[in-house]
Amino acid sequence: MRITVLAGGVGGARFVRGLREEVRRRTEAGGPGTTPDEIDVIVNTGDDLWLAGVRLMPDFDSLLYALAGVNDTERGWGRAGETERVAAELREWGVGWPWFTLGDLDLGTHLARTSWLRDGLTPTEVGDRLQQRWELGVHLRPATDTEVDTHVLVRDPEASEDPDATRELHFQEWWTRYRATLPAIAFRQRNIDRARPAPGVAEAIEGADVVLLAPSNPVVSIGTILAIPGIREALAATGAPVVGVSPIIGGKVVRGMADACLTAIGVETDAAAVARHYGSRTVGGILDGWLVDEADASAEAVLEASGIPTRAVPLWMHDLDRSAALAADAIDLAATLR
Ligand code: GDP
Ligand code: FO1
Ligand code: CA
Repeated sequence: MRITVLAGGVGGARFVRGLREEVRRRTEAGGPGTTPDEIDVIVNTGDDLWLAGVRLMPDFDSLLYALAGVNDTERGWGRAGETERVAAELREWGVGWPWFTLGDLDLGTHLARTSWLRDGLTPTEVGDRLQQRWELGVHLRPATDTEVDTHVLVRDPEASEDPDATRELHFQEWWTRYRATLPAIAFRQRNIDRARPAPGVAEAIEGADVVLLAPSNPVVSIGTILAIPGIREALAATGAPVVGVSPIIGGKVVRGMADACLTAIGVETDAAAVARHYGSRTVGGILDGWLVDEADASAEAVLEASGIPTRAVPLWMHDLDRSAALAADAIDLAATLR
């Protein structure tokens, strides 16, 4: 069974680790004829940036490190056992951002990526080389090979005497320097109109048996992937059921600042509101089904009525078993649709 997942970084990594584990269990348990499953992960590239002369792809690297088992599980990004000797030197030189730490091992990844990009490889080809180092059990695919870095238009009264002053920041500055506390007016992906799905991405969606939306940031992770011309068309064309998982439990994000992103686009931080934001496929949206936490079981009836079959299941991915169970719930819901 071919499964394609749309994912961001931390939430995406937890969900994809669970999905990989669940698929392994079903393959081992399956009788003869159980095909080795293929899992394609379409990764958000809107968080990407050039910094200190190297190209960073944070969501790709979060998934790469987590699936390789070399990630810093506390922080949710970067490498386990990291050191910061070069970062300290960069701060002395005033290169890069003092609030954005480039660890020594992490810099190895950025230098390898930048070196291959300078040799003329595309981000997709770079990603293939990076993931060849470990047996990930899934195929990570940058959503597009065009640089579509997300920028945030913010109101920043302190920045000038004009109370209506606005300015544009790279998403990563807004997210890591300001912790999303500057009110965001709009999110913009550079070059998004010129972007196209990277090679193999539309095919992975159209050729899937199941398409899953990880419980990732609906605005700057999933939203950015959907903004790439061609992605929504592939989702509309696929014969696969499309099932999403809510990143909101009981009206709150599980971690991070996705609520600040949702507020900025006028969507309530609520499991049902996010589903309605994605929209039912019956009315031109992308969802055939939706998973909410048991705390949000009341959303089931509401969403069924708006054409989004919904199930209330445990959504907290506390550990690998819970993540695998969540992935199983998503696959099982998909099996009842289309
Ligand atoms: P980022 O790119 O690092 O911000 O990570 P993602 O965009 O992939 O996911 C961030 C979202 O994951 C946050 O909005 C969290 O609410 C959500 N998330 C993190 N852990 C869990 C979990 O255990 N369960 C669910 N349902 N959502 C989670
Ligand atoms: N997040 C932070 O909050 N502080 C950092 O200093 C930081 C450094 C960093 C370096 C490389 C990288 O790939 C990611 C990094 N992140 C950092 C996480 C990054 O902001 C992620 O994009 C967010 O978690 C949202 O995806
Ligand atoms: Ca992200």
